[in-house]
Amino acid sequence: MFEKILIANRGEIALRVIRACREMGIKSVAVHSTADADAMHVRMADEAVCIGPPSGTQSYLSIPAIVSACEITGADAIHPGYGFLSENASFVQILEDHDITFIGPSAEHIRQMGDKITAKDTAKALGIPVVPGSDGGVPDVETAKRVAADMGYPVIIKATAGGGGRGMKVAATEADLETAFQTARSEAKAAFGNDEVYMEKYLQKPRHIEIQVFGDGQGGGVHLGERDCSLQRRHQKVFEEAPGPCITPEERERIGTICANAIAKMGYRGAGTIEFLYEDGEFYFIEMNTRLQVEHPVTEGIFGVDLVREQIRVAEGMKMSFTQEDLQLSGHAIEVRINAERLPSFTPCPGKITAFHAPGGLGVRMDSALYDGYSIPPYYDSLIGKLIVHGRDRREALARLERALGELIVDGIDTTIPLFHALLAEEDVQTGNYNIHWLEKWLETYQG
Ligand code: MV4
Repeated sequence: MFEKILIANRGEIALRVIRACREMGIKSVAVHSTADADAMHVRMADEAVCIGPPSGTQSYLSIPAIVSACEITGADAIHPGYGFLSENASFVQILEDHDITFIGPSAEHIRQMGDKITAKDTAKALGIPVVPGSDGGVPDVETAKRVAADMGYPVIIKATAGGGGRGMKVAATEADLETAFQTARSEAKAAFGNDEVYMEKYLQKPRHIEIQVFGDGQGGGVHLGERDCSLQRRHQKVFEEAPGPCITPEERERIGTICANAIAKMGYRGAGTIEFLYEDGEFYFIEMNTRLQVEHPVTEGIFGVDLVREQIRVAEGMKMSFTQEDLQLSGHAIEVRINAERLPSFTPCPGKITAFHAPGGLGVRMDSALYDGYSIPPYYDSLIGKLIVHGRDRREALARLERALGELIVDGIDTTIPLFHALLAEEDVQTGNYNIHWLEKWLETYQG
């Protein structure tokens, strides 16, 4: 049994992990940069260690600083949260060499999913449906033209080392292909130091549907249904919900079982998310995330489980506390991301919080590290809170979200709160009638 866990992260996700530790009787260690000396995670943890200057590279991303903090405090394990070192295979390798447990999958599984071609090959071999496309990397324009002619236009060219939408180019016809190919290549080289690209059939109006999976690392695997995260701006999710408004119980069962079986067969340990594009009733694998995700609370809401607790259990070699049969979906959950940003430009807007009041009541959860008088430092991402609501059905969840947003007070800075009031007034949002392009299109006329 772990006695002490170090949390290699900050903000709301650090609090999320500290809370799980406390409920399990495990001591927590916060790490922080000099800019975060007054942060809530430092106050809430049992111990705290300063690991470096404000820049993420020199603090939350510094492997030597974090391993040292672990040695000094005698922590048994590290929870990485999301972002930062959460999908860094060399970090996981180093922890193994230091006899520190990483709360997450093996370095090997992280590596396998980090490279998009390998991830796709692995998914295909495990029986997961993938987007039709090139067989591995595409070395030159001639090959690209041949592949595109075979599958038909439009096509999309993606960086093998990519993810999050960087280094992606669409070619509508053969006339666009050469430019798209070369641009994708050079962007990939600049962004990832690797110019390998691959190709897929371009899906024109899909939804982003992701399946939450969980493995015990010993051949056990389950799924916890899907989340619809189609409402995104520049590849940043804004609004997430579970279950997906357009997914039937039969579809959930079918794709969920495929994913759970894949996780079991891999021997995967911990939480994972298998991302799909969903169009005309078909699922197409695009990527897998080997971490806990920002939007995990909507899944926790509809299944009533604590995913961080389960991550800690399986990292200790225990079984998960539930089986697939135990998991019964109930109601509907929605999360909105509250960012410190000025609308309509979404410009980051750090500064001092002069008043903070979190909403409450039945079916309302606010995950935030804010407090009255806190100064948001300018060095990190702009997520300052997540408001998650649960209702017996989607209508109730939407009404509850509107009500809770009305109670939420974040004074002193600009936030994305007004965006959600405006979105909730839209018929397409009320009916769940949206795809991955809906938000960007809507924002073209949004005045803030
Ligand atoms: C696609 C696609 C259409 N067709 N692949 C964007 C980020 C990366 N995770 C995958 N992405 C896409 N891949 C094919 N074959 C459209 C996107 C895409 C997208 C996907 C999910 C959520 C928002 C998106 C916004 C633009 C493009």
